[in-house]
Amino acid sequence: MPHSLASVRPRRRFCVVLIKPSHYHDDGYVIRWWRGLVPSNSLAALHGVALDCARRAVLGADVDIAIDVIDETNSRVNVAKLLRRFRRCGGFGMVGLIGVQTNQYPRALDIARPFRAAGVAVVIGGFHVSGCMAMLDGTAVDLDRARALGVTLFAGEAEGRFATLLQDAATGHLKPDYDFTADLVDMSGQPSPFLPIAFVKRTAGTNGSFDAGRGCPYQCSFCTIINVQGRKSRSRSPDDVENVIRENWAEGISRFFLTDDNFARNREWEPILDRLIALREIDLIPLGLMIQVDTLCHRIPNFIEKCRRAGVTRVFIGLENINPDNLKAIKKPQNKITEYRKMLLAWKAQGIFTYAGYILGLPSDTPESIRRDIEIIQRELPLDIVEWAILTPLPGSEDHTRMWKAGVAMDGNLNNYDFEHVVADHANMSRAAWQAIYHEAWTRYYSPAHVETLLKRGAAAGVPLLSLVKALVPFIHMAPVENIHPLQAGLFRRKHPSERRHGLAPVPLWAFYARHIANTVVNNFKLASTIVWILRLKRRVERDPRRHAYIDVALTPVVDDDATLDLLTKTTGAQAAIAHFKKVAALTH
Ligand code: B12
Ligand code: SF4
Repeated sequence: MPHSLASVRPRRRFCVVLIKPSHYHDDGYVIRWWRGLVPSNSLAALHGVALDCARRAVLGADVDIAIDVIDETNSRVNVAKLLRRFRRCGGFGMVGLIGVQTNQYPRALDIARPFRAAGVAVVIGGFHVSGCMAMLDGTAVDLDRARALGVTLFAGEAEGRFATLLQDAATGHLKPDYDFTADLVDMSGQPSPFLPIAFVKRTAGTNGSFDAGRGCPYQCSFCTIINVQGRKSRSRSPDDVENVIRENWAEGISRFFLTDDNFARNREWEPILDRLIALREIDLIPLGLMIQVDTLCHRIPNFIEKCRRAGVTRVFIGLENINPDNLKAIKKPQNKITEYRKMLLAWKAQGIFTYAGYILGLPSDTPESIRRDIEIIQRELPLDIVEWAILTPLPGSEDHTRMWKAGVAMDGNLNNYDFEHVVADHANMSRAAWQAIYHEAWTRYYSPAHVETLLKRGAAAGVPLLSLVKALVPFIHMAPVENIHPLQAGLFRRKHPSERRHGLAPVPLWAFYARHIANTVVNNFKLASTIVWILRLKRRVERDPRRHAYIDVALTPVVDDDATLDLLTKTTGAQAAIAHFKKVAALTH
């Protein structure tokens, strides 16, 4: 159209509503909080991409793109209100269901339903759709349920494709499927993940997030990431990372979760850390970072030291298990139990908290072996936080694909694929026994005695104890009291009668509010009691004049006779691992 005509045409408004769905709790209501844990990085990434499209006016000079973001973990998806907004735009717009995981897929479809009924275009993306499209037959698992609602499926990454999607939606030509899983984007120069500060304030603490890179070279059989984001490291450039930091710092945000699954294998880790160090030490931006790494990161020269200088205060490590037979079974042989203590002590020496992911229900596990392993971890590993997870065949993983092709029975309720519910059988334990030992793991590990040990170790290492307390509280409280995994935690659970799972029997309003109010009072009383208890414990530990001299097996530096530790002798496969380690040492020294 000639420019003169375009300029006289009335401006139109294209409404884009980006919603990150939560998922349903066992009671059938959405898990939502007054304040969520951290802002969603998937939402930040899509918001950044959508803002870029709006700035570039990809729908034409006469169309404004208005973008709203809603994270359901901290805000109610008020469908009636949103439908009114779409009506004001003359139905010209699109709902994007963002970063939808398998456990969030049923909720995502429930959100989509009323929008589709009103004729609003809905597109769903994220790990469930991408994992299924990448690994299965294009219809499994439950993808046809979305198609039946007229919801468009988007598999793969949005960068470089969102503009076309918006154009298709604006012209009424959305396709049923978009599949970019075979075509991974070059991350360099892509728009920055970004969320406005008002939005970030709906979480506990002003943390931002971004992925400095995507992809991991390893091949763990339970992992979906390598099949969706690939095994080749793709990275934002140091300039991109600096832009993300500066854009967020302009809003007062200086603490970030780097969501790379394995930052140690980001091929640009060193120039990125050098840039972050410069931002921290020269520009004095008070960076505080949490990163995810593997168990061999301590062998990379300068890695841990540079992480500390860049502002890393917390590190998540995919430890998964302490039994080499189990690690072999999940194709994670790169996790060497002989290196665990060296690696953890290396982080401790820099005053950095360690979080470990630990999977329960690997092939050699039994309830008894899990109890024994928890004791070994408590006694011999200098770990701060352990995140327990049930081995889950997530669609998109090699495990799931193998089981699905073999017709192995798996739970059809996708809401349960949240690492908290047993969804398949185990050779050594019943589903009930497996579920029970998962719940027991939380209270066993975070026992009052062990929490005291963790604080004593923290005091001996000179870490800020208040930060350690803040990190510990959700892990002590969430699973036993709220029956919710701490990674889905928040402050003050919110519920609304309209957030009940589609198809479940309605609850009378009086019963709904009576139960909700009672739970809120009781659970928050328990939370307050835990906080008071741990703060008193902290004071006691801090006042101990011998706190710096505290030492136990876990804190003892690694020596040659470590081989007497239970960690290296008690599990199946440990002795073979030690024998192999000694053989390699003899051959190489
Ligand atoms: C960071 C992270 C978290 C953080 C979230 C905090 C934060 N700041 O974001 C924490 C630690 C809290 C967390 C918690 C959980 N997580 Co998590 N998490 C991740 C991780 C490592 C990165 C997520 C991310 O930001 N990726 C980068 C973004 C940009 O990628 P993306 O979401 O795929 O989005 C891209 C495309 O998919 C696409 N896209 C996505 N949505 C849409 C929508 C539209 C319309 C379009 C067009 C495109 C599109 O475009 C995006 C940009 O390219 C991923 C693994 C991974 N590598 O992604 C696991 C992952 C997403 N998490 C997972 C799980 C299971 C969980 C938990 C349930 C664990 C638990 N025990 O509680 C909880 C759920 C919490 C919640 N309410 O969401 C699984 C989901 C797998 C699955 N199939 O269901 C993953 C894949 C890890 C795994 N083990 O496989 N997680
Ligand atoms: S190390 Fe982590 S991200 Fe890499 S393949 Fe294994 S589980 Fe996936």
